Amino acid sequence: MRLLVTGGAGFIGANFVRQTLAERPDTTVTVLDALTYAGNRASLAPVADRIDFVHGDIADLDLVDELVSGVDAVVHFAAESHNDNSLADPWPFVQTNIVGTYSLLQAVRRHDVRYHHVSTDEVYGDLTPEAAAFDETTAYNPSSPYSATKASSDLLVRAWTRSFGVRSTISNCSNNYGPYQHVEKFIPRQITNLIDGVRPRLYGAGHQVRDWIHVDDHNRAVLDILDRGRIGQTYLIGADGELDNKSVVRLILEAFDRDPDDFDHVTDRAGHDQRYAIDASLLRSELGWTPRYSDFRSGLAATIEWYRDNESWWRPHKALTERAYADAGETEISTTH
Ligand code: NAD
Ligand code: TDX
Repeated sequence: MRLLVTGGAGFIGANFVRQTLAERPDTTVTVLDALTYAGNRASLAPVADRIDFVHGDIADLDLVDELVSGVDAVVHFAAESHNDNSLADPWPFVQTNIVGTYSLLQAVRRHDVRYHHVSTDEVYGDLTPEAAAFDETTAYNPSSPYSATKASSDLLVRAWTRSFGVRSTISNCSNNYGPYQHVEKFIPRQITNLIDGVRPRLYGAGHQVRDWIHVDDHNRAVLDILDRGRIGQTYLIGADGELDNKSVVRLILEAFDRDPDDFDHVTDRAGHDQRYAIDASLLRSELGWTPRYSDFRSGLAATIEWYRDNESWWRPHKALTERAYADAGETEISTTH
């Protein structure tokens, strides 16, 4: 199997490439990545001599056409992925997430190449605390520029599949955690703050709920879908890991032997989604997928250990990331909750 992996220098893509090569040594991998602030070639260092790395933009039609013509399947991870950035400047999200996906779809259409589209549960909007979890029939209702551009890209995939017969599958996954995640994201930000002796930063009261899944469980599901998924089908990926943000911060504090109240409340995110939750029954029953990281506390402990052991990987990005949050106006607030 010859794979083109877009965004393979990012968090989930790099974990996918390493895992795929470890489990399937016969696979040939080409990575296409623009190396934005979120891409890091060091994340691929352990497999550097086993992949072809192409530094380029998924919106480059000619480059994409040439690369797609030489593979059996495309797994599309590349995206602008951070909600807070999409609030500060939505344009790169429109360009990469929508135009970039268009470019890939035109190429897989022309060369009749199998295409898997990696998307997010955020396309469904958010849930009230008592609502049933998202499933494959939930209507799209995105809230942020990030989730709106991901929803747009999903709709392009559906249209290219129905109108042009593109052999595609889509997966919509919940919040990932694990090694090699950029320090702008919630869990790595708090871990690296604590390593630096800085208090964790909780948006608003911290009552928002996310459905956490380990990145390796996500990627195993992507491989299962690539192998045995039905063409034209959407699969939701989640590991029943619902937790509110304050509880996550307290688990991280506990792992650092710190007081459970040793965090700051800061300015809330505009339009902050309240709750995401995934019903992954279809993936489980049809493809036999089950998560291996069923205990969030131990997955989190391993992730903390990884950030302690790999300071050279994240250190160059930490100060810049914190400055961007400060420049965006993040300040401490008081809350009565
Ligand atoms: P990330 O931001 O860590 O990595 C994105 C990668 O894409 C980077 O390597 C970046 O350089 C590359 N990239 C960006 N623009 C590009 C362009 N125009 N051309 C080529 N490469 C480009 O993102 P991530 O967290 O690894 O997310 C990967 C995918 O998974 C995204 O599509 C995201 O929407 C989806 N997803 C993420 C999560 C999560 O919790 N992180 C959950 C569900 C779905
Ligand atoms: O410092 C913080 N404090 C805080 O309370 C940060 C960075 C975040 N938060 C909150 C916001 C969210 O409720 O934590 C939660 C998780 O935040 P993020 O890590 O930014 O993730 P989220 O916005 O939920 O989106 C993530 O999951 C779905 C990924 O970034 C997306 O790419 C994916 O589609």
